[in-house]
Amino acid sequence: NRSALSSAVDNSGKLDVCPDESPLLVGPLRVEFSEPLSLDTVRANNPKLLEGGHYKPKDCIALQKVAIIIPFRHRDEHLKFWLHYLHPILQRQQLDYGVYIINQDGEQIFNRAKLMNIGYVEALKEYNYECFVFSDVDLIPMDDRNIYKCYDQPRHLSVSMDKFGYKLPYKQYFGGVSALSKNQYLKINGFPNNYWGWGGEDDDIYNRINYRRMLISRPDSEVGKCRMIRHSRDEKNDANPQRFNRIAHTRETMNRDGINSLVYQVLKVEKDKLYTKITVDVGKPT
Ligand code: UDH
Ligand code: NGS
Repeated sequence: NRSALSSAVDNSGKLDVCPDESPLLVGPLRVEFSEPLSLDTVRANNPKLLEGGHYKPKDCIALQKVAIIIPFRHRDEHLKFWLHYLHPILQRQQLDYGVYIINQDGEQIFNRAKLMNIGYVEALKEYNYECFVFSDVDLIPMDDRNIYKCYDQPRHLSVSMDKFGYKLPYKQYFGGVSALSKNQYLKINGFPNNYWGWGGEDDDIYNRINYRRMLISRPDSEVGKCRMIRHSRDEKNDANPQRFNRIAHTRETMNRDGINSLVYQVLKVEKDKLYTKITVDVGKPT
């Protein structure tokens, strides 16, 4: 029973709200991907997690309920590192959070933005989330002061990536890790569903935010440092030749392509201590 979650973990009656800034933060972190890692170790290191990769601070009421959405296919090695690093960080950030792995079924062409839309809808079926953090599986923050929560403007978190020399590759870059409140997300009609293959969908999201007259909020380049796990090119995620044409038309397409036109099928829901994995059929380009 997926909706039992809210009541099962509700102990908020006699608690104070958590402080604006968590006293548990430590700042810069060592992040490396050399040591071998098992999911059992990660599970053992995170005893406070509830089934499905949920957590809620026990001494105070979290400032936000955050769903972390990860678009996914065939990246189990990366997911292990992500879970290993992120769970302790998110707990120190005193968030009430759940981790959703949205796994694209089959071997057809990949669709990152549509998977993130699906994550938004599926997470809301379980819990009254007010904030949605969308994260690539291979990006790890190097400072726990980079809070995985929502701000009064859409937030870009991965602003200082190692592979770009710890700076933005371009001013409008909105890829990697981002956070939108429910309101911000709905204001832009969610994300595009028709970017198949690599590239451009993050620029389309940037355009949507811009056309709805919102600004991008970002941490500074120290706090925003993060490391990407190096990997080879994925199968079935070749650069999309239509991406330039698509991002030139966001203003028109955003009204009809988004959360209001999302069609997909859930094939499987798996609950692990570390995450909820939802395997979906996203269809194929029409
Ligand atoms: N993803 C998967 N499986 C795939 C493809 C993508 O899980 O087969 C997810 C994963 O969360 C990844 C994200 O989608 O982090 C984004 O994938 P990406 O390929 O756009 O970005 P990534 O940072 O690689 O992994 C960047 C290099 C792409 C090649 C550059 C082409 N010019
Ligand atoms: C831009 C892409 C973005 C992508 C960014 C970084 O060119 O989708 O590069 O890519 N936009 C277009 O192609 C229109 S990366 O260096 O991470 O592979 O996120």
